[in-house]
Amino acid sequence: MSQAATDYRPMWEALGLDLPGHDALLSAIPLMYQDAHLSQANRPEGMAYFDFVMSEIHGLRIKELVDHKAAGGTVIGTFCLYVPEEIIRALGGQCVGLCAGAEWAYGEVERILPKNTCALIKSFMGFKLGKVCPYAEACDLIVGETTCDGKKKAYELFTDLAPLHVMELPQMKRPEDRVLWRAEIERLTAKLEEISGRNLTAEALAAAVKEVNDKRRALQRLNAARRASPVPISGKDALLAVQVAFYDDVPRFTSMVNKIADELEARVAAGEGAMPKGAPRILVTGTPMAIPNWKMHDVIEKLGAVVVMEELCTGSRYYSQLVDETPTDIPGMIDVITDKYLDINCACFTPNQGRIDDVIRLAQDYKVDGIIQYDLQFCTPYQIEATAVDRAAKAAGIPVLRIDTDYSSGDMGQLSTRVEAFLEMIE
Ligand code: BJ8
Repeated sequence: MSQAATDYRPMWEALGLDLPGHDALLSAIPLMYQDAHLSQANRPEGMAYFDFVMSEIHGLRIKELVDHKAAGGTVIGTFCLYVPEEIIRALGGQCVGLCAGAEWAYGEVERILPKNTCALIKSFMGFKLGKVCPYAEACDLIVGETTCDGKKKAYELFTDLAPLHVMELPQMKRPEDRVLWRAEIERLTAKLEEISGRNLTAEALAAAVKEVNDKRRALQRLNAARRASPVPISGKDALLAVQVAFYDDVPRFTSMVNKIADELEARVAAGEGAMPKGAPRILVTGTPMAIPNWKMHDVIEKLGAVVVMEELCTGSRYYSQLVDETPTDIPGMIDVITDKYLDINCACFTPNQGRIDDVIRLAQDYKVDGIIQYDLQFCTPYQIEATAVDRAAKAAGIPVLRIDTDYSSGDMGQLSTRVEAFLEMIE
Protein backbone atom coordinates (compact mmCIF):
# COMPACT_ATOMS: atom_id res chain seq x y z
CA MET A 1 0.00 0.00 0.00
CA SER A 2 1.28 3.48 -0.68
CA GLN A 3 0.32 6.54 1.27
CA ALA A 4 -1.64 9.15 -0.65
CA ALA A 5 -3.25 12.38 0.43
CA THR A 6 -6.78 11.27 -0.33
CA ASP A 7 -9.75 13.41 0.62
CA TYR A 8 -12.02 11.03 2.52
CA ARG A 9 -14.51 13.65 3.62
CA PRO A 10 -17.08 12.88 0.89
CA MET A 11 -16.95 9.21 1.95
CA TRP A 12 -17.40 10.09 5.63
CA GLU A 13 -20.25 12.41 4.75
CA ALA A 14 -21.93 9.70 2.68
CA LEU A 15 -21.65 7.34 5.66
CA GLY A 16 -23.54 9.91 7.75
CA LEU A 17 -20.70 10.85 10.11
CA ASP A 18 -20.88 14.02 12.16
CA LEU A 19 -17.92 15.69 10.44
CA PRO A 20 -16.96 18.30 13.11
CA GLY A 21 -17.08 15.65 15.85
CA HIS A 22 -15.19 13.21 13.65
CA ASP A 23 -12.52 15.84 12.93
CA ALA A 24 -12.04 16.35 16.66
CA LEU A 25 -11.67 12.60 17.25
CA LEU A 26 -9.28 12.12 14.34
CA SER A 27 -7.09 14.98 15.42
CA ALA A 28 -6.62 13.45 18.89
CA ILE A 29 -5.47 9.98 17.76
CA PRO A 30 -2.14 10.95 16.09
CA LEU A 31 -1.04 12.77 19.25
CA MET A 32 -1.87 9.76 21.41
CA TYR A 33 -0.16 7.45 18.93
CA GLN A 34 2.95 9.61 18.81
CA ASP A 35 3.18 9.70 22.58
CA ALA A 36 2.50 5.98 23.16
CA HIS A 37 4.03 4.27 20.11
CA LEU A 38 6.21 6.43 17.88
CA SER A 39 8.18 7.76 20.85
CA GLN A 40 9.48 4.25 21.66
CA ALA A 41 13.11 3.31 20.94
CA ASN A 42 14.25 0.05 19.27
CA ARG A 43 10.95 -0.79 17.59
CA PRO A 44 10.91 -3.64 15.06
CA GLU A 45 11.01 -2.25 11.51
CA GLY A 46 7.88 -4.22 10.65
CA MET A 47 5.85 -1.96 12.93
CA ALA A 48 5.95 0.57 10.08
CA TYR A 49 2.97 -1.36 8.68
CA PHE A 50 0.96 -0.67 11.83
CA ASP A 51 2.05 2.98 11.80
CA PHE A 52 0.60 3.19 8.30
CA VAL A 53 -2.60 1.38 9.32
CA MET A 54 -3.05 3.80 12.21
CA SER A 55 -2.44 6.80 9.95
CA GLU A 56 -5.25 5.51 7.71
CA ILE A 57 -7.50 4.18 10.46
CA HIS A 58 -10.61 6.00 9.19
CA GLY A 59 -9.37 6.36 5.62
CA LEU A 60 -8.06 3.57 3.44
CA ARG A 61 -9.56 0.69 5.43
CA ILE A 62 -12.99 2.33 5.40
CA LYS A 63 -12.67 2.86 1.66
CA GLU A 64 -11.88 -0.83 1.27
CA LEU A 65 -15.01 -1.69 3.25
CA VAL A 66 -17.14 0.70 1.22
CA ASP A 67 -15.74 -0.79 -2.01
CA HIS A 68 -16.43 -4.29 -0.67
CA LYS A 69 -20.06 -3.35 -0.09
CA ALA A 70 -20.31 -1.80 -3.54
CA ALA A 71 -19.09 -5.12 -4.98
CA GLY A 72 -21.93 -6.98 -3.25
CA GLY A 73 -20.27 -7.90 0.06
CA THR A 74 -21.40 -7.06 3.58
CA VAL A 75 -19.75 -5.46 6.59
CA ILE A 76 -20.60 -7.01 9.95
CA GLY A 77 -19.75 -5.34 13.26
CA THR A 78 -19.07 -7.22 16.49
CA PHE A 79 -18.39 -6.37 20.11
CA CYS A 80 -17.12 -9.66 21.40
CA LEU A 81 -14.77 -12.58 20.72
CA TYR A 82 -17.63 -15.05 20.73
CA VAL A 83 -18.98 -13.96 17.34
CA PRO A 84 -17.51 -16.40 14.77
CA GLU A 85 -15.62 -14.46 12.11
CA GLU A 86 -15.36 -17.62 9.98
CA ILE A 87 -19.11 -17.70 9.28
CA ILE A 88 -19.19 -13.98 8.51
CA ARG A 89 -16.35 -14.36 5.98
CA ALA A 90 -17.78 -17.51 4.43
CA LEU A 91 -20.91 -15.51 3.60
CA GLY A 92 -19.05 -12.67 1.91
CA GLY A 93 -18.76 -10.46 4.98
CA GLN A 94 -15.90 -8.41 6.36
CA CYS A 95 -15.89 -8.58 10.16
CA VAL A 96 -15.03 -5.44 12.13
CA GLY A 97 -14.61 -5.12 15.89
CA LEU A 98 -16.53 -2.13 17.21
CA CYS A 99 -15.47 -2.03 20.86
CA ALA A 100 -14.34 1.52 21.38
CA GLY A 101 -11.44 2.54 23.57
CA ALA A 102 -12.02 6.26 24.14
CA GLU A 103 -14.51 8.49 25.94
CA TRP A 104 -16.95 10.06 23.52
CA ALA A 105 -20.29 11.86 23.87
CA TYR A 106 -20.57 10.77 27.52
CA GLY A 107 -23.06 13.60 28.13
CA GLU A 108 -25.50 12.02 25.70
CA VAL A 109 -24.64 8.51 26.86
CA GLU A 110 -25.36 9.31 30.49
CA ARG A 111 -28.82 10.51 29.56
CA ILE A 112 -29.70 6.91 28.69
CA LEU A 113 -27.22 4.76 30.64
CA PRO A 114 -26.29 4.96 34.33
CA LYS A 115 -23.08 6.88 35.05
CA ASN A 116 -21.68 3.77 36.72
CA THR A 117 -21.59 1.75 33.48
CA CYS A 118 -18.20 0.43 32.32
CA ALA A 119 -16.18 2.63 29.97
CA LEU A 120 -16.30 0.09 27.15
CA ILE A 121 -20.10 0.15 26.95
CA LYS A 122 -20.31 3.92 27.37
CA SER A 123 -17.71 4.31 24.66
CA PHE A 124 -19.45 2.19 22.01
CA MET A 125 -22.74 3.89 22.77
CA GLY A 126 -21.03 7.29 22.60
CA PHE A 127 -19.35 6.55 19.26
CA LYS A 128 -22.72 5.53 17.83
CA LEU A 129 -24.73 8.39 19.31
CA GLY A 130 -22.04 10.88 18.29
CA LYS A 131 -21.79 9.36 14.76
CA VAL A 132 -18.00 9.43 14.77
CA CYS A 133 -17.15 5.79 13.98
CA PRO A 134 -17.09 5.05 10.24
CA TYR A 135 -16.78 1.30 10.99
CA ALA A 136 -20.10 1.33 12.87
CA GLU A 137 -21.73 3.47 10.17
CA ALA A 138 -20.52 1.12 7.41
CA CYS A 139 -22.10 -1.97 8.99
CA ASP A 140 -24.96 -3.84 7.35
CA LEU A 141 -25.50 -5.68 10.62
CA ILE A 142 -24.08 -5.50 14.13
CA VAL A 143 -23.94 -8.69 16.17
CA GLY A 144 -24.33 -8.40 19.93
CA GLU A 145 -24.24 -11.16 22.50
CA THR A 146 -25.64 -11.84 25.96
CA THR A 147 -22.39 -11.67 27.91
CA CYS A 148 -22.43 -9.22 30.83
CA ASP A 149 -25.64 -7.53 32.02
CA GLY A 150 -24.39 -4.11 30.96
CA LYS A 151 -23.87 -5.09 27.34
CA LYS A 152 -27.04 -7.17 27.20
CA LYS A 153 -29.21 -4.29 28.39
CA ALA A 154 -27.33 -1.66 26.36
CA TYR A 155 -28.18 -3.63 23.20
CA GLU A 156 -31.87 -3.05 23.97
CA LEU A 157 -31.16 0.65 23.41
CA PHE A 158 -28.61 0.12 20.65
CA THR A 159 -31.20 -1.66 18.54
CA ASP A 160 -32.90 1.73 17.96
CA LEU A 161 -29.65 3.03 16.48
CA ALA A 162 -28.45 0.25 14.16
CA PRO A 163 -29.51 -3.09 12.63
CA LEU A 164 -28.71 -5.53 15.44
CA HIS A 165 -28.73 -9.30 15.91
CA VAL A 166 -28.13 -10.60 19.44
CA MET A 167 -26.71 -14.07 20.04
CA GLU A 168 -27.66 -15.79 23.27
CA LEU A 169 -24.42 -16.86 24.85
CA PRO A 170 -24.79 -19.43 27.65
CA GLN A 171 -23.03 -18.60 30.93
CA MET A 172 -21.94 -22.15 31.72
CA LYS A 173 -20.14 -24.81 29.66
CA ARG A 174 -22.25 -27.93 30.25
CA PRO A 175 -23.37 -30.19 27.38
CA GLU A 176 -26.81 -28.52 27.33
CA ASP A 177 -25.14 -25.10 27.07
CA ARG A 178 -23.19 -26.30 24.06
CA VAL A 179 -26.48 -27.36 22.42
CA LEU A 180 -27.84 -23.83 22.93
CA TRP A 181 -24.65 -22.21 21.64
CA ARG A 182 -24.58 -24.40 18.53
CA ALA A 183 -28.20 -23.44 17.80
CA GLU A 184 -27.26 -19.76 18.20
CA ILE A 185 -24.45 -20.16 15.67
CA GLU A 186 -26.95 -21.70 13.26
CA ARG A 187 -29.37 -18.83 13.91
CA LEU A 188 -26.59 -16.33 13.15
CA THR A 189 -25.78 -18.25 9.96
CA ALA A 190 -29.40 -17.98 8.84
CA LYS A 191 -29.43 -14.24 9.57
CA LEU A 192 -26.21 -13.70 7.61
CA GLU A 193 -27.56 -15.78 4.70
CA GLU A 194 -30.65 -13.56 4.68
CA ILE A 195 -28.78 -10.26 4.59
CA SER A 196 -26.08 -11.42 2.17
CA GLY A 197 -28.43 -13.28 -0.18
CA ARG A 198 -25.96 -16.21 -0.21
CA ASN A 199 -26.04 -19.76 1.05
CA LEU A 200 -23.29 -21.15 3.23
CA THR A 201 -21.16 -23.67 1.37
CA ALA A 202 -18.67 -26.13 2.80
CA GLU A 203 -15.94 -24.84 0.47
CA ALA A 204 -16.38 -21.21 1.52
CA LEU A 205 -16.52 -22.13 5.20
CA ALA A 206 -13.40 -24.32 4.99
CA ALA A 207 -11.54 -21.46 3.27
CA ALA A 208 -12.67 -18.97 5.92
CA VAL A 209 -11.66 -21.30 8.76
CA LYS A 210 -8.20 -21.65 7.23
CA GLU A 211 -7.83 -17.87 6.69
CA VAL A 212 -8.86 -16.95 10.22
CA ASN A 213 -6.70 -19.73 11.68
CA ASP A 214 -3.77 -18.39 9.67
CA LYS A 215 -4.36 -14.96 11.20
CA ARG A 216 -4.36 -16.45 14.70
CA ARG A 217 -1.28 -18.59 13.89
CA ALA A 218 0.61 -15.45 12.82
CA LEU A 219 -0.29 -13.77 16.12
CA GLN A 220 0.79 -16.90 18.00
CA ARG A 221 4.20 -16.65 16.29
CA LEU A 222 4.57 -12.97 17.10
CA ASN A 223 3.65 -13.58 20.73
CA ALA A 224 5.85 -16.67 21.10
CA ALA A 225 8.87 -14.41 20.48
CA ARG A 226 7.96 -12.45 23.60
CA ARG A 227 9.17 -15.34 25.76
CA ALA A 228 12.74 -14.23 25.03
CA SER A 229 14.87 -12.02 27.22
CA PRO A 230 15.49 -9.33 26.17
CA VAL A 231 12.02 -9.17 24.69
CA PRO A 232 12.15 -8.23 20.98
CA ILE A 233 8.95 -6.15 20.91
CA SER A 234 7.30 -3.86 23.44
CA GLY A 235 4.00 -4.80 25.02
CA LYS A 236 2.40 -1.71 23.48
CA ASP A 237 3.36 -2.78 19.96
CA ALA A 238 2.26 -6.39 20.54
CA LEU A 239 -1.06 -5.15 21.91
CA LEU A 240 -1.49 -2.91 18.86
CA ALA A 241 -1.11 -5.93 16.56
CA VAL A 242 -4.04 -7.71 18.24
CA GLN A 243 -6.15 -4.54 18.30
CA VAL A 244 -5.66 -4.12 14.54
CA ALA A 245 -6.51 -7.81 13.95
CA PHE A 246 -10.13 -6.94 14.70
CA TYR A 247 -10.64 -4.82 11.62
CA ASP A 248 -7.80 -5.17 9.12
CA ASP A 249 -7.99 -7.13 5.88
CA VAL A 250 -7.32 -10.72 6.98
CA PRO A 251 -4.81 -12.06 4.40
CA ARG A 252 -2.83 -8.80 4.34
CA PHE A 253 -2.72 -8.65 8.13
CA THR A 254 -1.55 -12.27 8.33
CA SER A 255 1.24 -11.72 5.86
CA MET A 256 2.45 -8.52 7.63
CA VAL A 257 2.36 -10.14 11.08
CA ASN A 258 4.31 -13.14 9.76
CA LYS A 259 6.92 -10.70 8.44
CA ILE A 260 7.17 -9.07 11.86
CA ALA A 261 7.41 -12.54 13.45
CA ASP A 262 10.35 -13.34 11.09
CA GLU A 263 12.03 -10.15 12.23
CA LEU A 264 11.36 -10.86 15.91
CA GLU A 265 12.78 -14.37 15.61
CA ALA A 266 15.93 -12.91 14.04
CA ARG A 267 16.12 -10.32 16.83
CA VAL A 268 15.83 -13.05 19.45
CA ALA A 269 18.61 -15.04 17.76
CA ALA A 270 20.80 -11.91 17.78
CA GLY A 271 19.93 -11.12 21.41
CA GLU A 272 18.38 -7.79 20.38
CA GLY A 273 15.63 -6.33 22.51
CA ALA A 274 13.04 -3.57 22.36
CA MET A 275 13.69 -3.12 26.08
CA PRO A 276 16.89 -3.76 28.03
CA LYS A 277 17.53 -7.26 29.34
CA GLY A 278 16.50 -7.37 32.97
CA ALA A 279 13.51 -5.01 32.56
CA PRO A 280 10.78 -6.35 34.88
CA ARG A 281 8.47 -8.65 32.92
CA ILE A 282 4.76 -8.13 33.42
CA LEU A 283 1.65 -10.08 32.42
CA VAL A 284 -1.51 -7.98 32.10
CA THR A 285 -4.89 -9.66 32.54
CA GLY A 286 -8.47 -8.40 32.73
CA THR A 287 -10.90 -6.47 30.55
CA PRO A 288 -10.26 -5.85 26.82
CA MET A 289 -8.33 -2.81 25.55
CA ALA A 290 -9.73 -1.42 22.31
CA ILE A 291 -7.93 1.19 20.18
CA PRO A 292 -6.86 3.82 21.29
CA ASN A 293 -6.68 2.45 24.82
CA TRP A 294 -2.97 1.94 25.46
CA LYS A 295 -3.15 3.49 28.92
CA MET A 296 -2.06 0.60 31.15
CA HIS A 297 0.77 -0.58 28.91
CA ASP A 298 1.96 3.00 28.49
CA VAL A 299 2.19 3.55 32.24
CA ILE A 300 4.02 0.24 32.79
CA GLU A 301 6.51 0.65 29.96
CA LYS A 302 7.29 4.31 30.62
CA LEU A 303 8.38 3.15 34.08
CA GLY A 304 10.96 0.83 32.52
CA ALA A 305 9.12 -2.50 32.79
CA VAL A 306 7.85 -4.48 29.81
CA VAL A 307 4.54 -6.23 29.22
CA VAL A 308 5.38 -9.67 27.81
CA MET A 309 1.89 -11.17 27.65
CA GLU A 310 -1.77 -10.14 27.74
CA GLU A 311 -4.39 -12.55 29.02
CA LEU A 312 -7.06 -10.36 27.48
CA CYS A 313 -9.61 -10.48 24.67
CA THR A 314 -7.14 -8.15 22.96
CA GLY A 315 -4.46 -10.74 23.73
CA SER A 316 -4.18 -14.48 24.23
CA ARG A 317 -7.94 -15.08 24.41
CA TYR A 318 -8.14 -13.86 20.82
CA TYR A 319 -5.46 -15.97 19.18
CA SER A 320 -4.66 -18.98 21.35
CA GLN A 321 -7.34 -21.40 20.12
CA LEU A 322 -7.82 -22.47 16.52
CA VAL A 323 -10.77 -24.10 14.78
CA ASP A 324 -10.11 -27.76 13.95
CA GLU A 325 -9.60 -27.93 10.16
CA THR A 326 -10.41 -31.65 9.87
CA PRO A 327 -14.19 -31.66 9.19
CA THR A 328 -15.23 -31.16 5.57
CA ASP A 329 -19.03 -30.94 5.80
CA ILE A 330 -21.03 -28.00 7.15
CA PRO A 331 -22.46 -29.74 10.28
CA GLY A 332 -18.99 -30.98 11.21
CA MET A 333 -17.50 -27.52 10.72
CA ILE A 334 -20.27 -25.88 12.76
CA ASP A 335 -19.50 -28.39 15.52
CA VAL A 336 -15.83 -27.44 15.71
CA ILE A 337 -16.62 -23.72 15.46
CA THR A 338 -19.07 -24.16 18.36
CA ASP A 339 -16.36 -25.85 20.43
CA LYS A 340 -13.65 -23.32 19.63
CA TYR A 341 -15.74 -20.34 20.63
CA LEU A 342 -17.24 -21.96 23.73
CA ASP A 343 -13.68 -22.65 24.84
CA ILE A 344 -12.93 -18.92 25.32
CA ASN A 345 -12.64 -18.08 29.01
CA CYS A 346 -14.59 -14.86 29.59
CA ALA A 347 -15.45 -13.82 33.15
CA CYS A 348 -19.11 -13.79 32.10
CA PHE A 349 -18.97 -17.59 32.51
CA THR A 350 -19.36 -19.41 35.79
CA PRO A 351 -17.35 -21.18 36.98
CA ASN A 352 -14.38 -19.84 35.02
CA GLN A 353 -11.43 -21.77 36.40
CA GLY A 354 -10.00 -22.08 32.86
CA ARG A 355 -9.13 -18.37 32.86
CA ILE A 356 -7.44 -18.52 36.26
CA ASP A 357 -5.40 -21.52 35.08
CA ASP A 358 -4.48 -19.67 31.85
CA VAL A 359 -3.23 -16.63 33.76
CA ILE A 360 -0.93 -18.71 35.95
CA ARG A 361 0.24 -20.94 33.07
CA LEU A 362 1.08 -17.92 30.90
CA ALA A 363 2.75 -16.10 33.79
CA GLN A 364 5.03 -19.10 34.34
CA ASP A 365 5.59 -19.76 30.65
CA TYR A 366 6.62 -16.13 30.00
CA LYS A 367 8.65 -16.01 33.23
CA VAL A 368 6.98 -12.87 34.49
CA ASP A 369 8.04 -10.98 37.57
CA GLY A 370 4.53 -9.78 38.30
CA ILE A 371 0.90 -9.77 37.18
CA ILE A 372 -1.14 -6.60 36.78
CA GLN A 373 -4.89 -7.05 36.80
CA TYR A 374 -6.40 -4.30 34.70
CA ASP A 375 -10.15 -4.01 35.13
CA LEU A 376 -12.56 -1.34 34.03
CA GLN A 377 -14.55 0.19 36.86
CA PHE A 378 -18.10 -1.16 37.06
CA CYS A 379 -17.14 -4.36 35.22
CA THR A 380 -18.54 -6.71 37.84
CA PRO A 381 -17.52 -10.03 36.20
CA TYR A 382 -13.82 -9.17 35.95
CA GLN A 383 -13.66 -7.16 39.15
CA ILE A 384 -15.11 -10.04 41.16
CA GLU A 385 -13.02 -12.65 39.37
CA ALA A 386 -9.94 -10.58 40.25
CA THR A 387 -10.09 -12.06 43.76
CA ALA A 388 -9.67 -15.61 42.39
CA VAL A 389 -6.82 -14.48 40.12
CA ASP A 390 -5.21 -12.74 43.09
CA ARG A 391 -5.39 -15.87 45.23
CA ALA A 392 -4.05 -18.13 42.48
CA ALA A 393 -1.16 -15.75 41.77
CA LYS A 394 -0.24 -15.56 45.44
CA ALA A 395 -0.42 -19.36 45.74
CA ALA A 396 1.97 -19.60 42.76
CA GLY A 397 4.32 -17.07 44.37
CA ILE A 398 3.74 -14.38 41.72
CA PRO A 399 3.31 -10.78 42.92
CA VAL A 400 0.07 -9.22 41.73
CA LEU A 401 -1.34 -5.70 41.54
CA ARG A 402 -4.99 -4.83 41.00
CA ILE A 403 -5.90 -1.72 39.03
CA ASP A 404 -9.48 -0.52 38.49
CA THR A 405 -9.62 2.33 36.01
CA ASP A 406 -11.51 3.87 33.09
CA TYR A 407 -10.63 5.58 29.80
CA SER A 408 -9.89 9.02 31.26
CA SER A 409 -6.38 10.32 31.78
CA GLY A 410 -7.33 11.78 35.16
CA ASP A 411 -5.83 8.91 37.17
CA MET A 412 -2.58 8.54 35.18
CA GLY A 413 -0.50 10.06 37.98
CA GLN A 414 -2.03 7.80 40.58
CA LEU A 415 -1.63 4.70 38.35
CA SER A 416 1.98 5.60 37.75
CA THR A 417 2.66 5.88 41.48
CA ARG A 418 1.02 2.52 42.20
CA VAL A 419 2.80 0.70 39.35
CA GLU A 420 6.13 2.27 40.33
CA ALA A 421 5.73 1.03 43.91
CA PHE A 422 4.82 -2.43 42.58
CA LEU A 423 7.89 -2.50 40.35
CA GLU A 424 10.15 -1.47 43.23
CA MET A 425 8.67 -4.28 45.28
CA ILE A 426 9.31 -6.97 42.62
CA GLU A 427 12.77 -5.79 41.47
S1 BJ8 B 1 -15.36 -12.36 25.65
S2 BJ8 B 1 -14.43 -9.83 27.97
S3 BJ8 B 1 -15.17 -9.10 24.53
S4 BJ8 B 1 -17.77 -10.06 26.85
S5 BJ8 B 1 -15.67 -4.61 30.38
S6 BJ8 B 1 -18.69 -4.77 28.54
S7 BJ8 B 1 -17.58 -7.62 30.44
S8 BJ8 B 1 -18.82 -4.70 32.04
S9 BJ8 B 1 -16.05 -6.71 27.20
FE1 BJ8 B 1 -15.93 -8.81 26.69
FE2 BJ8 B 1 -16.65 -10.70 25.00
FE3 BJ8 B 1 -16.03 -11.31 27.50
FE4 BJ8 B 1 -14.15 -10.55 25.84
FE5 BJ8 B 1 -19.18 -6.06 30.30
FE6 BJ8 B 1 -16.94 -5.89 31.68
FE7 BJ8 B 1 -17.74 -3.80 30.30
FE8 BJ8 B 1 -16.89 -6.02 29.06
